[in-house]
Amino acid sequence: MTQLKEKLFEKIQAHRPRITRLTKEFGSVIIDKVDIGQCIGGARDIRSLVTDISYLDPQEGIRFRGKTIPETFEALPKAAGSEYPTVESFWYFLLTGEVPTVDQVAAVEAEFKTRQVVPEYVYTAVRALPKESHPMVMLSVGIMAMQKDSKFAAFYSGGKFNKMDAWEYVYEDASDIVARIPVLAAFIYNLKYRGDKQISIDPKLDMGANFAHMIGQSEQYKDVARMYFILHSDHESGNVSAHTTHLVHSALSDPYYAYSAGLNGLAGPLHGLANQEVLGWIMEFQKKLNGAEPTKENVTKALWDTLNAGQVVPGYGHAVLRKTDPRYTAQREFCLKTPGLKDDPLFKLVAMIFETAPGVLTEHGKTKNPWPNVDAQSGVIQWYYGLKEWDFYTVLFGVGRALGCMANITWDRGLGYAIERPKSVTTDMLEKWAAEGGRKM
Ligand code: NMX
Ligand code: MLT
Repeated sequence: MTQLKEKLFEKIQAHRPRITRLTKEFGSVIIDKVDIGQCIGGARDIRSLVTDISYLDPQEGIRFRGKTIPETFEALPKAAGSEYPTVESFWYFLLTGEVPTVDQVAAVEAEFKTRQVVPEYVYTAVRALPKESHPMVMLSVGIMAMQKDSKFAAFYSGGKFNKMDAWEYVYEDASDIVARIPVLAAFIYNLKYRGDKQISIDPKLDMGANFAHMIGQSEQYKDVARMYFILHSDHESGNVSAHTTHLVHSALSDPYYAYSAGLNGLAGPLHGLANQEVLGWIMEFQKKLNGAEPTKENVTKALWDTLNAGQVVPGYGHAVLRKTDPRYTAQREFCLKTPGLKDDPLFKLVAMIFETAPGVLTEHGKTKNPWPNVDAQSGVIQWYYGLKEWDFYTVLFGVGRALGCMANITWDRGLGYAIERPKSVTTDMLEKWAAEGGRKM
């Protein structure tokens, strides 16, 4: 067993009695109620999922293992020569809840190196797709193709499956997925946008740095990749990608089936694809300006045009958050402290949209949250560093989100969570309960 797996085993064993006690002694304690609005309106705010990996407060934003974004970046050991932590140190932290030592990080880096090679048949499967396929299709197919080697599936079908040990095989698949997904993403980038000019893994580099290297990016982009993957990793477990991954895995579908499904959810424009939509919206706006300077007035008009056409303003609003997303703020601060980027015209335009859109959305009066989310800021940084193919941006999100989704399902199996199966009702029932002033319990 690796150091990380041993630590995780210790943590899972210590946690199991808490779940057993809660279920056996307190299983009938009520923690929420459900109304008709929630039933029709996407189960919003219903407390019905458990995770200790991250928690989202509507006012404060995300905490990973109890730490805010600045606290997380501050606490974790940094990559050599960088002020950003490695993704490997964050993976240790997400899985165990403990800040790793430098040696523990080095052990994870070494472990990832043994796992990160993507089998050739995966590339063959992705290459067989039409070149015009969206890169999210390529990513999802690539993950699905790897399923053949699932250790969890082999354990299940091998006839010796038992609930107590099942997490170990999820951990193996989850770690393989996390180590390989940036390599697969780089392959897709090179295949789609660089004439299939592939670059080999540099075994000396940490995950973020190696991704930058594999897509032919600059030294500075190494920190962008580290920051980006960490920021997009987890957003508690009710969001579409995390929830889908959890739901599919709850049927004991292996991590490959589960994360491929999660990625398909991330590819929706109301979820991860919004980062691509933001750039599309900005480019359309700039086209209409026809060389004129962006001003508050013409930005306001463009926002109203979008709203009056019945469309959403991408990158704004959130199902849970009620303030500016701290992931937006972290990226904005990165822009402000990076010479060149802070004066970049696209950054200035995004900053002007930030000054304008909350007021317009408030006046429009529909959204419960007029503030920007993570997607409003992320594309600008990629664009600045020359990654201008904005249909790839959701793939970057998907590489980061693998960390959270894989940590979550490893714990799901460790704690033996049940197959997910909420109850549905009919419209007749809702109308009856509405007329009666509530369902008689
Ligand atoms: N622009 C225009 N209208 C909006 C926006 C927006 N940015 N956000 C919400 N609304 C509308 C929403 O469509 C709904 O209208 P209707 O009653 O006609 O259906 C109304 O406001 C109430 O919605 P909310 O309760 O505020 O938001 P909800 O929880 O349903 O949806 C989002 C949350 C994130 C799907 C929504 O805010 C949205 O569509 N935002 C734009 C897309 C986006 O940026 N998504 C990325 C989210 C973060 N991520 O990475 O996943
Ligand atoms: C996410 O990161 O998953 C998004 O902000 C959406 C959400 O939390 O619902």
